[in-house]
Amino acid sequence: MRPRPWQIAAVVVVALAGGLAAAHAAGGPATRTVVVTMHHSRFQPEVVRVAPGSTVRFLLRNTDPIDHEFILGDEDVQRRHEQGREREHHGEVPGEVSVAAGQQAATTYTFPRGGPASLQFACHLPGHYAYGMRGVALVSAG
Ligand SMILES: [Cu+2]
Repeated sequence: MRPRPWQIAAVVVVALAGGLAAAHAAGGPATRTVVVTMHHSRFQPEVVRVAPGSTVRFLLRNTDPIDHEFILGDEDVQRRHEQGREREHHGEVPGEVSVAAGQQAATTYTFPRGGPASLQFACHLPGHYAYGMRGVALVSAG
């Protein structure tokens, strides 16, 4: 079942408020926001550089007239989503969020120190990954 636009807006508002509250509660460095645009079934930019140990809020802007999703993770995560039937992501898992046509949504992800040097982000709606709707988060200091 597709969520209604107001439901998506509510999720975004909750996600934003939650992110701010978490940043203040932790007292750590401010969460950096990276804007990624979904345009013509591609991510812009396709390469994002992030620091190990940093928390990044990805703000996804879908400018297309069709739904997309943003799934951040390693190869196993990408394979599971490409083969699986999960088609809706509304903040249950960090780094995974559905973005309805013409809407925006956000997801926050912490890149662990000592973790993988890169992670992929991709859209697994039917045909999108094969079309090239994928990008890379390079995890490196400096
Ligand atoms: Cu897509």
